[in-house]
Amino acid sequence: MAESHRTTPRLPPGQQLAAAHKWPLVGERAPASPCGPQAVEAAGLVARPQVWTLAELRAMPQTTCVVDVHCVTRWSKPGMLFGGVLLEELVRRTEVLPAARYVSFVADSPRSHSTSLLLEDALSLGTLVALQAQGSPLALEHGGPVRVVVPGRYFYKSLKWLVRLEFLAEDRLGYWEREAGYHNTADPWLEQRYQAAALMPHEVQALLAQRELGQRDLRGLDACGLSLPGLRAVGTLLRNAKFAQSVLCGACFDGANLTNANFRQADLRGATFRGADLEGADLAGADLRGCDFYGASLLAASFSSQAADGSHELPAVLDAGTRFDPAVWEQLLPAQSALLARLLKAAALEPNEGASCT
Ligand SMILES: Nc1nc2c(c(=O)[nH]1)N[C@H]1C(S)=C(S)[C@@H](COP(=O)(O)O)O[C@H]1N2
Ligand SMILES: [Mo]
Repeated sequence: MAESHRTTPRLPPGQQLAAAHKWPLVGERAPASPCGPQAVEAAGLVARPQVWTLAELRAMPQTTCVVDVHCVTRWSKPGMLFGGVLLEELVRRTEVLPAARYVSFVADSPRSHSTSLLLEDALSLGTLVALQAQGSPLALEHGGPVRVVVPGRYFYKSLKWLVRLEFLAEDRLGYWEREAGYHNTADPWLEQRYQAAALMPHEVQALLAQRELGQRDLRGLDACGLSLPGLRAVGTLLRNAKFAQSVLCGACFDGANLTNANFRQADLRGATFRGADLEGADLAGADLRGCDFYGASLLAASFSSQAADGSHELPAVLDAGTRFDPAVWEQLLPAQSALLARLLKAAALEPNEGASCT
């Protein structure tokens, strides 16, 4: 039989490839204790509660697993190699009781981070308690010495610095799921990124009419095509908000959370995004003349839509007054970083026509 060749990996909707040799750091950057967890406990609905030291985990049957990593902020790293002990093995050893329907992973981390899954899903997906990545021991910042890796779910289900497995009858929402509205199932193929926002439509209407959003939770807001010049959204939670083709010139999004927001072809002349979180935001075709992104995080954001052949369609419009943080070059994915460099260079040569809102 002919050897099958690994073709270009398929990406779930809305995802882009991370740079080949980069593994972005997301969320907490260090464990609570200096060297991370030195043992993993199994507790809750189990017949035999256990504490396994790292040495004991290493002495168990080791599984290696090729995992396509998909972060909810839209970068993917297909084909990562992880090694460790299957959750299934630990479930067997601790004799999990039939009443346990959920598993909650708890971290040795500053905010006692956690995340949970239906136990049945965790097992059928081949969840790994990983000790190794790419053939080496896990680096501390990536969850070493021991983290969870859940294939087939957004990477926020893959908890770093695992210190405890809790087997539960009822679900207990994890940190991102509770605090930031991340979807609790997190299937990247279904784009289960965030749950919808909580405000009623007429309340949202009233806020938009005032053009003052304040520090509210307006996740998933749909403001496509609206005329909202001078909108004030300082510190507003606007994850996944939709502003495609909206008029937002002079708007202030300072400190707003705009993760995965859609600004395609929006008029953003003179808008400010100082210190805003724009991870995974879509700015293709947006008019960014005079826009200030200083201190904003633009991890995996895009300034064009990329065709399958890698060519750029619908590039954003920049001028000499468009301001970026130098950190942007660390944050953008390679193709987008090259495009932005090109757009900025061209903008610097153009006469500045002014970006005032008319
Ligand atoms: N303890 C802990 N685990 C965590 C997080 C975190 O903030 N704390 N972030 C999650 C998120 S959102 C992602 S995308 C991945 C990132 O893992 P990495 O930094 O190794 O890429 O870890 C997940 N596990
Ligand atoms: Mo994430």
